[in-house]
Amino acid sequence: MSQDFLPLNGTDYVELYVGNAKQSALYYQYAFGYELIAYAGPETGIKDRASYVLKQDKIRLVLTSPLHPEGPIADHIRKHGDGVKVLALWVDDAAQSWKETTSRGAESASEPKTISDEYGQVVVASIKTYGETIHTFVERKEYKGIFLPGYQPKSSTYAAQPIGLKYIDHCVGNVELGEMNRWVEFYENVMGFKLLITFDDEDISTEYSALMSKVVSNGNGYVKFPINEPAAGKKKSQIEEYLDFYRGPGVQHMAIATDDIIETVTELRKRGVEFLVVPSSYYDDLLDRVGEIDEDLEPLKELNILVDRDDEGYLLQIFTKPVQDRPTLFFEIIQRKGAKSFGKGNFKALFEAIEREQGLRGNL
Ligand code: TYF
Ligand code: FE
Repeated sequence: MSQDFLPLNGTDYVELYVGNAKQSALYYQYAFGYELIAYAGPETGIKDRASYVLKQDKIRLVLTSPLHPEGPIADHIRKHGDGVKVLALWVDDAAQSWKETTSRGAESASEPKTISDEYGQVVVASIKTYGETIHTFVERKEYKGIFLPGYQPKSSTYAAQPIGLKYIDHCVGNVELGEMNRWVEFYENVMGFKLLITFDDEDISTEYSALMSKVVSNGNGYVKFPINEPAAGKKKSQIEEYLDFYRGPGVQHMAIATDDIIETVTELRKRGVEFLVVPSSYYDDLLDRVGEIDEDLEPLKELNILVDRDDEGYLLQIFTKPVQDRPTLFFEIIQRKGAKSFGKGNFKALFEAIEREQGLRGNL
């Protein structure tokens, strides 16, 4: 087998540009159980922005707001609303990662640079992907600081109550009609990813809308990026709705893994997080469809958790409603019990649930 030219250790962090990072930080702490660990802003010598770093197990979220109306962060928010700007990838050699990808056609977003403070050095470099989203390669070798140079430790007077979120399972991009294959080829040719699964409109069209999806994965499988594009349907595709409101391609959802989805979703619901709802008839023949599972049916039905099986096992999943007023970014909570797939058996029920919401918004 040929050498992996872009070895990845996993997702390093995900950065969102948001209108009010101070308030978003409290939402993610309170509702999703993240802990506030670090901050950069005027008090730490960064004059034009404020960034809050939140952590739960292996997941790091960075929430950034601009302090002035000028500049690229403010422009990003004006156009897209709150959304994911950076999918950062943890590497052993950021300069090499940047070189390997840009020499294969990636557009640079920022050249390799070493940033340092008294806790050590980190090398970062970024390339552009779909829309205005970027990948930042982060090489943190022996860095001993809280997050990255420039950030200071910061805690909250609100004590985090974690809900069992473990790591980022996959991050999904929505791209324009006809662009899915171009982006799949980008991940294959420029980043050395492999095509894992294809879903065509046969798999996933519902009465109204449709989409096509292909999943690419890096060599060790730690990083998985499904890419969706709208497909012709009777009415407006949910992917089109996203593209209209995000004003272009961007991250549609992040799937976060848990070891106990019943516990995680019970807490999220208690804390006010809203989920998509499937009809209770979904549960009538669930066990006929997926066979024997470890969980009781009742709490799954109560919480509206979906189940699907593949050759290797099964998975449980649920989807939040969009987490901002634009129908753009949402979260998936997923518990894998052997299954390596994405819940194809749930697509019909799931997409019908999404389309009910789309209809309520008047966007069908
Ligand atoms: O990531 C996936 O492929 C699954 C299914 O709009 C999915 O979570 C695909 C598209 C979509 C919502 C969920
Ligand atoms: Fe997903």
